[in-house]
Amino acid sequence: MSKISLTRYLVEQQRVDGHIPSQLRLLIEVVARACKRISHAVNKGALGDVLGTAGSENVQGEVQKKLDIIANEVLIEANEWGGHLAAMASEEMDGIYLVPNRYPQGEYLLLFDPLDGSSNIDVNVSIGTIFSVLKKPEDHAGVSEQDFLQCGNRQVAAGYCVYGPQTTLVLTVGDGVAMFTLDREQGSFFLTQENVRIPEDTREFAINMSNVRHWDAPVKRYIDECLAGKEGPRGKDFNMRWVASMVADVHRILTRGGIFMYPWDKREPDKPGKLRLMYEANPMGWLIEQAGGAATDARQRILDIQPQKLHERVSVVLGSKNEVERVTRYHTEASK
Ligand code: P6P
Repeated sequence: MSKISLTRYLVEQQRVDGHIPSQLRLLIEVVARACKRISHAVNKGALGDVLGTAGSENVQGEVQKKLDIIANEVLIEANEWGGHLAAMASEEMDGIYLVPNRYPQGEYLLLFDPLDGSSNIDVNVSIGTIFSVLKKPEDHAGVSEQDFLQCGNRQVAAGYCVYGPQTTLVLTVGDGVAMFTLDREQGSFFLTQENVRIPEDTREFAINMSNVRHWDAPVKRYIDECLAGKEGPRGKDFNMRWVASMVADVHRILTRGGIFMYPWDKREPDKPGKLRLMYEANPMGWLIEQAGGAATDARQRILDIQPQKLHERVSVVLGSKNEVERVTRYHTEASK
C-alpha cells in the first residue's frame, strides 16, 4: 500500500467531509513543517549548542531552556507570513503575538506550548510541541487576547508532535484522531494510524507520586485503591508510568490506554493545578475525547470550561473513559 503523506491525508479528508478548508490545511501543514525543524534541533542535542538554560524566565516564572525559545521562534516565524492567522499565543510569551501588518491577516488563532516537558530536554527523554486552533470571532475587526478566551469545545484543530524514538504528529480536526510518523529520509510525515481508539478500561495510571501527601482526599482514595491491587476494591493490579512530559504520557494513553492525572494539590492551593488550560489541557482533552476517552478537571469536562485568562491553569484527569468517570465520581461524592 502506498504511504499516505500528511498533505494527501488532509486533501482527501477535505474532499470527504469538508472539515479542513484550505486555510486550515495550510495552517496544519505549516505547523507540521515547524515541528520537523524543532525535531531536527532537538535531535542535535549537545552537538547543536541547544541544551541548557537560556538565562531567562517565562510568563509562568519558569526557567526557560534554550530549546524552549528556539521552538517558540520557529513556530512564530513559520506561521506569521502565511495569511492563515490573525494572531498566536504561546506558553513562552506574556501576551498574544499579532501577525505583523506587512503580512495578510487570516481567520485562525494558533495557541501552542512550543516545547512541553522541557525539564526532560537535557536528559534525552521525549518532549513535544502541543498546539490548538480556534477561529477568530467574526463580529469585530482586529484581534485581542479576549478573542482567544474561547472554550475548548470551540477548537477547529488540535494536536501535538512528540520528539521521541520516532517523531510523530498526532492530529484531530473533529473527525477522530490520526497519527503521522516523520520519515527523515524523505523529510515528510506519513500516516501510520487513523481512527485511534482508547480502551475504556485500563490498568495503568500516570501521576507524580511524590506529591501524595499534598493530594485532595478523592485523588488519594483513587490511587490507594489502584495500589491495593487484586486484594483491594478494584480486584486487579495496576501499573504506573510518569514520564513528566505530558506529550509522552498522553501519547502512551492514545496508543494503549491509561489515565493521566495532574490534580490540584496543597502545595499551591490558590492554583487549580499545574497544567495550562488553553494550550495543554484543551488540545489534549479534545484529542482524548476524539479517541473515545474522557477529560475532566476532576469535576467537569475540560472542554466546557470558560477561560478567564490566557495562561490560566487547570486540574487535569484524562484517558480511559471508565477510570476518568470513577475519579470524577469520587470528587463529586466527596463534595456532597
Ligand atoms: P512534574 C512538564 O513540565 C509539564 O508541564 C508536563 O508536561 C508534565 O506532565 C508535568 O509538567 C510534570 O510535572 O511536577 O511531575 O515535574
